[in-house]
Amino acid sequence: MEYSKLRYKEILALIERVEREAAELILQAHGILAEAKTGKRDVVTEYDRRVQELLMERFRDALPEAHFFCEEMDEQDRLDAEQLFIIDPIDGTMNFVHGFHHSCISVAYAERGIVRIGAVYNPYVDEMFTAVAGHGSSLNGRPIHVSDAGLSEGIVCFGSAPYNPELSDRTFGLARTLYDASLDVRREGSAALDLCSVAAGRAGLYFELRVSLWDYAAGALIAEEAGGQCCTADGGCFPADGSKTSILAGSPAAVKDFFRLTAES
Ligand code: LIP
Repeated sequence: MEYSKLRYKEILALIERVEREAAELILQAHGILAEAKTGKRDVVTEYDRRVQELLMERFRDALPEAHFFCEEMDEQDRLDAEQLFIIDPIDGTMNFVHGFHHSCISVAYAERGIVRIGAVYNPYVDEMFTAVAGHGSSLNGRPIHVSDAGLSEGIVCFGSAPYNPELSDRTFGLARTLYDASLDVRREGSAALDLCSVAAGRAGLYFELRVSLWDYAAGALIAEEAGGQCCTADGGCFPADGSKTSILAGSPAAVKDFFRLTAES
């Protein structure tokens, strides 16, 4: 095994181990209090902070030179750092607050701006989605691949971009168009898990008109390494500066159908 793959496998094993440790905080949570950040739909809890603190502490112990780009951090480190962890401590916080057991810990590891490793862990169902760039994606250690079906034979996941009500009409208009063109739609509340559903072939397509880098950094690698395509909703590349963006992810056939459909509408 070449050095780089071995090294990435070791870092992935570290991320998985620490995600599982931190997930106990989620599973044991009680008296969860939501604190509004930018608005009533953009919330954080003490558990988001505690999970993030634990992840950062463990990663710093293992890789003292590492930098961080995390949802619950005020000042982000540089995205072109030699070693960077991109962390969403609890993706699907609204679900977590309201007892919908569909949330995850999402960690991506990047080097000089390139994401090399992704790991998304849903502790409620003990599902660990992982990918190392160039070496495929796995669910609990077993290889996964996107569905080869087109849009009409699959389920579409979407995110409602709840922090951006100015996007609601466009979001639900697109969801209705895709509902008519597919088997059904789902709004499950975690961008990272939606991307993993695409990677595992459970959903044929996922879109959201505004997400943050920590929402998609790991899940996009997992979807791509599973044979999927990831881009912005208009087919572009994600912003190199880590700014918020739209996202579209799916099987090649579903993505092709999406652009053919939206070009017509
Ligand atoms: C959430 C995403 C979700 C999106 C929300 C929010 P959080 O992440 O996973 O898909 O619709 O706006 O960004 O805030 O729970 O980490």
